[in-house]
Amino acid sequence: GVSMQAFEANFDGLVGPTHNYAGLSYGNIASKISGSEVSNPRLAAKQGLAKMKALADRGFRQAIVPPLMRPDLSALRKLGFFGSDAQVLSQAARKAPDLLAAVYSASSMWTANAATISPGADTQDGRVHISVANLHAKFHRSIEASGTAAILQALFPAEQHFAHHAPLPSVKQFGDEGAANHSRLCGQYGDPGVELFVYGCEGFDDHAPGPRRYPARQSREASAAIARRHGLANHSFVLAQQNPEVIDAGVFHNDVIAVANRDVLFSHEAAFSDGPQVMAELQEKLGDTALRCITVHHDQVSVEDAIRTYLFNSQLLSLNDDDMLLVVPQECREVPAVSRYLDELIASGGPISALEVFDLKQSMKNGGGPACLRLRVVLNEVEMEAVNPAVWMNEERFNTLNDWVDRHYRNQLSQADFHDPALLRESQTALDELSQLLDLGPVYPFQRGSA
Ligand code: SUG
Repeated sequence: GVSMQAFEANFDGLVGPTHNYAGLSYGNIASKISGSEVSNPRLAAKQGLAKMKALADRGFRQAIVPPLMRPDLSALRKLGFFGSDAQVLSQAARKAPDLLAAVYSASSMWTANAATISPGADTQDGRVHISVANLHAKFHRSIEASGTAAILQALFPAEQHFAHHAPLPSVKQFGDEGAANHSRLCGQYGDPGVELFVYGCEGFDDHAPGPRRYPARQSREASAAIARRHGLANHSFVLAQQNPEVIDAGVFHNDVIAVANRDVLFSHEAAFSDGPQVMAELQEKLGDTALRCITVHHDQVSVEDAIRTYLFNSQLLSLNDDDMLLVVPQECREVPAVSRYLDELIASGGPISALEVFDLKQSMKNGGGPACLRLRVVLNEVEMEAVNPAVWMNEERFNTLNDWVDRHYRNQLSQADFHDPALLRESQTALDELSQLLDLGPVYPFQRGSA
């Protein structure tokens, strides 16, 4: 068929007012190391906005995903805490500080984990299919799913263009972490592509080989179910096993060790259980489009350095038909082996010809780099028009949001602050105003009269 021109848009999570370090993610090394540090929510939000603005200024389609309301007191009420909001907070602070920290997490900022999205060019009914992730592996993340579903409805409202799917059953057998374990290879964005789903464990075979130390968050059954319900034909997707050894080294999502854009797959040689097989299957399904693999070897960059710097948690963006831009966190320039590798990569004459470096330290300290902070959505022009128009980044919105952050966000936060009902009220006031700035409607539960 004739394919319509399409573009990749990046939907970045706006960091919420309660951004903090609580050491909640076993298997995510940065999260554990930062566990007791004091965060700076205002700086975190501004670092994210600066990245969005810089990419919008370069001509990329850039949108904003609002944060979820935290603390999530309804989660605490489900767990037996009761009374007024202030009573729920003070009881939880005394009896269950870990639960209180979990319901305060601003983890919805990592929108790569919000959902898996298949463009209309790949799906049977031609609509964009959206599956909200259940984020079953961690309690603080599992409570994102229902709020995220409401936000995504507010961003992509038109049913004739967008098919919304509820999260998969929230059990380990269907553990799903969204687009962090999903990439798409294609020629032009509007061409039918091949979607790569990477899983860390089997759903129903308890004896299959898997990581020994850290949990695998994504199951093969979950990935297969998403491909099925998005209406992807067999030649439109590949299921690939993540190498259990890298999960045990701290690669808790595939996007910490691989990134793809159009016909390019940039990955570490240790990323997959059987890399050559994955690449062969991708090539076979891509047909006439030649897959270009940039595979980084152990003697160039170790897995440990890849994790420390988040080299592969980069954004790979098309500047034109030939050249690509790699967007990396500043940590990549702080480790000599990685910095050297990047200089060689840019000079090599390959598709990646430009580099942009961002300071995202506030998010990085929780294990969230440039790629974690964004959800990629391939849209044609008609679908682009159907997106809530108030969420696109531009000069005016950048200024409005920076000012909004200045007025509502604290510049330091630690777990000792969590019992304070003032922090809850600050968050509600901030998000109430944000929902108007981004024309979201009453998307937050507190706006509909429930906590
Ligand atoms: O799920 N960190 C997140 C980081 C998510 C990164 N996303 C991608 N790789 N796509 C996680 O582990 C830490 C929160 C804390 O410890 O306070 C946290 O949830």
